[in-house]
This record gives sequence, structure tokens and C-alpha cells, in this order.
Amino acid sequence: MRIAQLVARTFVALVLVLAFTWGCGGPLPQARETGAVTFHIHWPSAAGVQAREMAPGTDLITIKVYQNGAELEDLARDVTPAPGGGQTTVTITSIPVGRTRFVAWAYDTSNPPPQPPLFNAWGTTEVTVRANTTVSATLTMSLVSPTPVPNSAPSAEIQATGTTGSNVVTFTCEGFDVDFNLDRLEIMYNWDGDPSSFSADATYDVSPDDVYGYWTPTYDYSGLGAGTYTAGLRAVDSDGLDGYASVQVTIPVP
Ligand SMILES: [Ca+2]
Repeated sequence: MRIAQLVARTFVALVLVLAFTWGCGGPLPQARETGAVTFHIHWPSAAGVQAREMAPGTDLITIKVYQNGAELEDLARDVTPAPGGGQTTVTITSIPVGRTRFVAWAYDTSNPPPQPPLFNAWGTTEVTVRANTTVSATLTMSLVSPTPVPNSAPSAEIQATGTTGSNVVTFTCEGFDVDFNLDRLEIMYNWDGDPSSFSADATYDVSPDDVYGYWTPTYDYSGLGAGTYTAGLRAVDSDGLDGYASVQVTIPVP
């Protein structure tokens, strides 16, 4: 009898634990670790012209934060540029750890609404955010002139990473287009070693047209001979203007 009661109580207790766990949506996920980045925002200088004199009306810099191609909207930050063309320093905190892309736009907001603010410059950089650490980074702005801006060509960045023994290389492909009409990313290889065979192999559509595209295609090189190969990335906007970047991939001897 006692054993039966014990079994019954244990069963009831188990049901209660399961119900509690279920009702709470399962074990709480561990909060993802975060870190911070301090940006030193530099302005271009040329021919003795003092920094921001080249974009004298700039009174707002907006920094946006991206991870894995998605914007972390809560982390976007508006910054007032330092007066007199000096360096602007700003720290963004509570950024989840990992590889992070930052894009900054600089504006002259003196235009009365509904006219849009004049877009003066932009800059971008990639930072690896580390837990409970403040990383220092430089963000160099590139002037956009004249304003309003004629359509300009996108820029492209490509990196390659592989894991020993996996026979797979992963490409990190990024495209940027300041006038928000990035249309697609195209990756190309010459795995057969013939430079004339270098051609677009796959395409990633940036939809809707945006300022930023992010894509991580993979390539399985099983059976490929050891050697150094080239992979290229084209970032193309909706008017057909493009930017290009390439990366060398070294396949080890099996
Ligand atoms: Ca464009």
C-alpha cells in the first residue's frame, strides 16, 4: 500500500513538474552574452581641406547594426558629430557577441520637412564583438557628392572560411549600396583552374532592394585538386552598376 502511494505521489509530482515546465515554455534559454564597441568616426581629408569642412552642414550620423544579414534595430544609434570637423566618438553597448557589421550615414538635417535630409557621407566596418569587452574600432566616412546623390555603384566584400576535414568552404558575401537599390549578389569561381572559365555560378536576390545584402553560400570541394583558386563576388544594383571583390581559396593536399 505504501509503495502504491509512493508511486502515485511520485507520478503526481512528475506530472506537476512537466506541467510547470511545459507551461513556462520549457527551460529558460541562456541570455546571449553581449559586448560593446567604441567607434572613432573619422572624416576624409584631402588637399589640406580640414575634415568635415567638406560636408559642413552635417549634423547627424546614424549608425545601424547588422548580424547575419539582419538589422538589430534596437541598437541603431543617432550621433551628433563633433563640432569643427573633429573626431566623433560613440560607444554602442549590449551587442550580442559575434561578427557584426556596422553601417553609418551622415546627414544635413537642416532641410525643413517634408524635404528629406541631405545625405553627405557614409562608412562601414566589421567588428567581432566579444563578451563583456569594449572593442575599439575606426569608422572612416566617405563623402558622397554632390547631393542629392546620383545613383552610385555598390561595393562588395567576400571572405572564405573552411574547416579542416569538412571539404566545405563557406563564403561570407556582403554588398553595400548607399542609394538603397542593391539588387543581387553573384558569386563566381574558377575551380577548374582555367581563368577563362571564371563566371557567375549562383545568385542571391536582395529583395526588396536594400542598402545591404548578406549571403553565405558554401562549396563542397571534395575531389578537387590541391591548389589556390579564386572566388569572386559581384554586387549589382537595379540600374546594373556593380562592384567586385575576390578572395583566394587554398585547397590543401588531401
Ligand atoms: Ca546604387
